[in-house]
Amino acid sequence: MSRRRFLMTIGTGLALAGPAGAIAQGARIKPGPGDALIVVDMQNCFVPGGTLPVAGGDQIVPLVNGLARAFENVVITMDWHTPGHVSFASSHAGKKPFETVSLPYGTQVLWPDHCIQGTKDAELVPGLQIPHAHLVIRKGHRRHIDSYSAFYEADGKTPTGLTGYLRERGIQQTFFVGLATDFCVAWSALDARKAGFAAYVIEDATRGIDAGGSLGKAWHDMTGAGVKRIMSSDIERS
Ligand code: VGL
Ligand code: ZN
Repeated sequence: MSRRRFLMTIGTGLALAGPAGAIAQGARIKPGPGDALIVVDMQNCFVPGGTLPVAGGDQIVPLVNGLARAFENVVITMDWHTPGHVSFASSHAGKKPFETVSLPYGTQVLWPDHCIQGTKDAELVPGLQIPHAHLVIRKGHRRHIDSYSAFYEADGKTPTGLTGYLRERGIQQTFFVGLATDFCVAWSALDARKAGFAAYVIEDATRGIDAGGSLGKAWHDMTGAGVKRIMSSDIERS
């Protein structure tokens, strides 16, 4: 074997086992009837100019639109809070955004007021073009409980109904894009695994908040739970 050929082989081997290495290079996924794309919280609140902006959140819109065209099953989620929601720092005297409080269901990170039902801030970003999406799940709509996950509210037991919907539709594999990688995307992908679905996060079609190391922890938890970390180039688009 020539030295050059040998190095190329090593190079490929590393790519196969690399950090993003859920999918062997070259083995692209062609979405079919058993696959659903779940587009998480692509709302004005989470892009620059919104109330809880995720850096670069607006940049993924064209990629999300393009990926959605490759899936016949698309579900959209929306963060949909009441005014005075328990996850808002403004609801807790003396507390500031990104601090935490202890609530009956566990530790809650506190956020600026965001995604209030019926406001412009809570609307889907205007550039999102997924007319064929079948279902919109609104979550976090109960004043006293947050819901990052598209499947279960933050008590871990109140269902949104998404598990039943996907099962009844014969979906086996779920693919996640949107905002934010380390909160609503991660919690949703982890719950998808708990419900028995295969789960893939398309990394370059997400952006994270990364509060206090939350992004690294989210990837650690996700890969530990069997969530596959892939890139948009791993999805076959016609
Ligand atoms: C989210 C924080 C608070 C999210 C929602 O969509 O990731 N993050 N509410
Ligand atoms: Zn929220």
